[in-house]
Amino acid sequence: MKKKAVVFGITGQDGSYLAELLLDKNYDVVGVTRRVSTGNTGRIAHLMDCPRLSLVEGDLTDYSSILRIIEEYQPQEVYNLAAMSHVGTSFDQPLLSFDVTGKGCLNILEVLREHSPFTRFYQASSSEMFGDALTQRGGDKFQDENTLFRPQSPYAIAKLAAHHATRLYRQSYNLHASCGILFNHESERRGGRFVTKKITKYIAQLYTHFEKGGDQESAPLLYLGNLDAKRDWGHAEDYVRAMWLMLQEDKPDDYVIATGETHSVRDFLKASFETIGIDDYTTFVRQDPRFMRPSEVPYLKGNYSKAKVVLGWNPQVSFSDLVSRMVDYDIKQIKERETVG
Ligand code: NAP
Ligand code: F7E
Repeated sequence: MKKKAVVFGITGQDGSYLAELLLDKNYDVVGVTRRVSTGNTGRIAHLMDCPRLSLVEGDLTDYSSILRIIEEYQPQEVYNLAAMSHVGTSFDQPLLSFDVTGKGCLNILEVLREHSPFTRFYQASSSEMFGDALTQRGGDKFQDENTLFRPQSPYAIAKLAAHHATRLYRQSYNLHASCGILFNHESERRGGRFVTKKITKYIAQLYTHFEKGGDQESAPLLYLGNLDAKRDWGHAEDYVRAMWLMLQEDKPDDYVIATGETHSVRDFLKASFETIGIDDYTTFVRQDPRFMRPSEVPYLKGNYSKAKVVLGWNPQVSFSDLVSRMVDYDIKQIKERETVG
């Protein structure tokens, strides 16, 4: 039977890759978009001509719009990727973060419980929920499905509320509801205010500066916050595959999705500079208190053994490939803009 999926957050990084994957698998895809005053569909522009993709306006904070969409489309699968997803911003907008990222998920769960109990549901949980907690085994430090949660930001608290709500609705109402506890995943389409994209966009700018004959003195500078935080960075294309696999399982469950490797922000910075042949980044980078957070998550490294065994999932894109793909893309973007301009 042909399947229909509703994707909340289709205009985001993951939403765009998930839409590609579902359309490739011959799904009818209904993407929920917010009404905004300027365009927000850039990441899915290349999919717009596909007759199996429809876009519908709705907002996660508006129960009635969710109800209308689910009743109208009667999907087999719902993916909730919508969120106020920037951790730093959640310290400045904690209430909005909770309304969208926490309560928004509950709005969907309530609609499904009351009106569409056979629809399978995916919730985008996050490694941020672990905060400063980890599991230590021998010399290894990591997080897995059994690690304690100690969230360190309003974003993470909202995600944890949504995570527990999803588990509770699964247990209490027998919903097929699964959570992917996804560690950081980046891509060519990553939003410009996340650290990886901020770095690779800057590297592209620096590269073109030197290519045009600019000297070191007039080179732009990069302002960053904490360089010591460690993250487990994968590629979004790999991670959306895991989302889909979870909903194909007979039994709903929660899974850690990660690469099993950790690198500091400094490592990412160094690797990015190395792609353009610069070994010492320090001349070009300044630490700026504006980008430090009131509370930080110091170390994330995911153990994805459960996803490997149960879902047969493995990440395909390595750390160095991720860095070079992002840098190459950003350089190409600048060149294309210059050609058009
Ligand atoms: P993203 O690029 O920031 O996309 C977020 C999406 O949510 C966008 O489509 C955005 O719409 C939409 N949205 C925001 N507020 C909304 C609202 N009130 N109603 C409806 N839609 C709303 O995030 P991402 O990186 O793709 O991440 C996808 C999901 O996974 C998010 O829930 C994120 O928190 C979670 N997550 C991400 C990572 C990661 O490393 N990327 C890791 C773990 C979990 P606009 O385009 O209109 O802004
Ligand atoms: O920060 C440090 C910052 O904003 C990574 C989201 O997708 O992944 C993401 O959250 C690290 C942090 O991602 C800057 O303090 C230093 O330690 O790229 P980020 P995040 O906070 O890890 C999780 C799993 C999600 O669920 C989230 O939705 O980098 N850092 N200097 C900086 N971060 C930013 N943004 N900007 C800086 O200038």
